[in-house]
Amino acid sequence: MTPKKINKRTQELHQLLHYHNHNYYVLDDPEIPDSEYDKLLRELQSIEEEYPELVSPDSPTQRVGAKPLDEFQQVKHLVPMLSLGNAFSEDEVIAFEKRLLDRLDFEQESLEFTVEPKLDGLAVSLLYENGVLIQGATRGDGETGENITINVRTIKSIPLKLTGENIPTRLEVRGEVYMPKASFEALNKKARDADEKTFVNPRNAAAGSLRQLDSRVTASRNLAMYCYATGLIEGAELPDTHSEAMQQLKDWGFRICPDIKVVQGAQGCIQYYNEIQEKRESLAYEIDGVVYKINQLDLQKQLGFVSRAPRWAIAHKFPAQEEMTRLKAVEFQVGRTGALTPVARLEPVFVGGVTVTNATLHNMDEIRRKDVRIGDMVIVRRAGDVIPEVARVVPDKRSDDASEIVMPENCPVCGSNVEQIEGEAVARCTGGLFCPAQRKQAIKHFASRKALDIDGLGDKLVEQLFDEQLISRVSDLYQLTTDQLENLERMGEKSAQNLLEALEASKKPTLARFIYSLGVREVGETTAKLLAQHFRSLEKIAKASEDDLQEVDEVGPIVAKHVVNFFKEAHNIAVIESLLGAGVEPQNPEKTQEELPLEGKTYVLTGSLQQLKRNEAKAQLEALGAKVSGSVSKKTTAVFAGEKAGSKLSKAENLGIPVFDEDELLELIRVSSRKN
Ligand code: D41
Repeated sequence: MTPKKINKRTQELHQLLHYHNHNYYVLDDPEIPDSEYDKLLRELQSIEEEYPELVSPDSPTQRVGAKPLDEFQQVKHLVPMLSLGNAFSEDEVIAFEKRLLDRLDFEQESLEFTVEPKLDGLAVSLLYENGVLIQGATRGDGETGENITINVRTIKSIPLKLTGENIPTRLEVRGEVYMPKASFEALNKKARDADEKTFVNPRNAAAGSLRQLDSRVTASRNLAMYCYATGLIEGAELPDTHSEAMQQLKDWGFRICPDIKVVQGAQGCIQYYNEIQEKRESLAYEIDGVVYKINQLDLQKQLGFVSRAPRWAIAHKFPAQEEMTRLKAVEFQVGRTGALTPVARLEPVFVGGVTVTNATLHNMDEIRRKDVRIGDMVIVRRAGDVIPEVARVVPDKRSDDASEIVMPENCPVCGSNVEQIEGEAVARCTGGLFCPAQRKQAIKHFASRKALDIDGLGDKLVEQLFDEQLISRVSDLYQLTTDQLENLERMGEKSAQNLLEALEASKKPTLARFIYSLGVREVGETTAKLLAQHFRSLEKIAKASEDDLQEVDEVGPIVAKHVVNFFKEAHNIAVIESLLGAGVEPQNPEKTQEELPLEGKTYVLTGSLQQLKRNEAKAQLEALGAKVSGSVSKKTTAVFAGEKAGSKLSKAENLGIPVFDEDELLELIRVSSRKN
């Protein structure tokens, strides 16, 4: 064949294979037998073997996996992936709708919702440029995830190339990657037959298969994806409602859950919940509830979000799975803040796919309320990912020798007094950083993913280092040596080296992570970020008064007091100083997106500009917080038209959108930059 013919045949094969792949995996409606599909795929493979320059990222052959990676790279989502609030009862669903009606100041009776099953898988974001899949990422912390592109490419229901019309120039699509129940059973059977480790549940199997450095392993597992939202979209418009947007995604080739519906009001939601709960067993995929979303996209936008969760959506969870077992003993664990948590030691019991031997009893009030005693038969409850808990006792089965649970007067770890402040449910060890348990927990927290994220330094290793007395406070981590580490049990030369490198790499945390890592009471990830953004340096936070602190969004008197108290304590200052002394340098934040002068504005550039390139203008506007879109719509703030501007200019005029020239663009950039 001539090069031209080979090229043509390659394109033909791409089209045929994408078409049949879509029929089979997305529409569930194959047109040709598998053997025919395999023949086409082999033909393409042999062409690509001979002409490697013809291999493109969207080639259907790219689904077989690639060479193993050493590690996953971090990627930032272009639009953050939000989390979902939960409702556990009908009342909470009714309250949810009422909150929305109040906030929107609507007189009407009810709102329209899109309702969908809540898949128990792994949230993933896909990025398409000009219709081609160029990146796949895990949700991570919602802002940054792991780059799992080569793994995502092996999932057959994920389009490598979009179909249909009006394909956006850039598009982020969010959804849940999951393993169908049947595939999970088959995978575990194979593992059992081969005497290998099995997965506990489909969710873990999906996560384990997707987060594989060797994507050929991912390719060998049957994973699927249902899409449920978009992130960034440029160069195309979404319709007015979520349900139509889902239809649009379907037209572009994505797989959408067939059980999605549109309903009216909380009552419609609750009815749907009941329907799905009836169907739950017979569904091909595992779910842990349903999700309700306001259908009207402009209302979603108007409602916005709090603490990374949209106000306009909620997950209505199914009741947790429960089992009965015997409570053998109760121990008290000392947490990072000294809180003593009663932990139930149980006869092992299999609940919702995992064996449970420990469960939380929360606090003494809960124990009294539930009247739990040692020796009782208890109901253990597990809901999704949360820690198992003792839900209630079975009173009929109480034996005469069941004994009362008592809070110790002294910390079981350091012997300091235990105190319980009036009105607080928890009792605390008063030892502070004198208490080894509190110090140990503080170190775990310091190294954890949302704090300094020290790779390889998990809870177990911290326990080991601490128990071997190699570390006793966080700054000791930076004094560890290769010799010390290599002598530890289960630690090789390579892991020791890796840990030291990870420690070194952790020395330039963002100020927000650093603040969070200190473990100030009531200062979580979000508050730490807000403090960092507001004060922009550690010194300023340390010096801030309670009043200063309350200037920060979401910081009230209690948090402010905890922060001030924290920086008053000499031993906390000593810890910070030794960290800084060890070379840890928190990085002060630059001005944030929210404060950028053109935040919330969307511009369109059209025609040819004389004084700067279109790309440069776009970059400058974006640096000032504006969005630059490829097409004019109702949402466009203004259009900047250079010479020979065409259809976009006329569309802007039709829609009554302001149009400016290049000089005015330069002026806008100049004035806004000064404000910045
Ligand atoms: O099926 C799901 N697991 C699911 C998750 C779903 N059907 N819809 C979702 N919608 C959202 C918003 C409303 C934030 C776009 C979600 C999730 N979020 C979600 N999954 C993991 C964290 C958040």
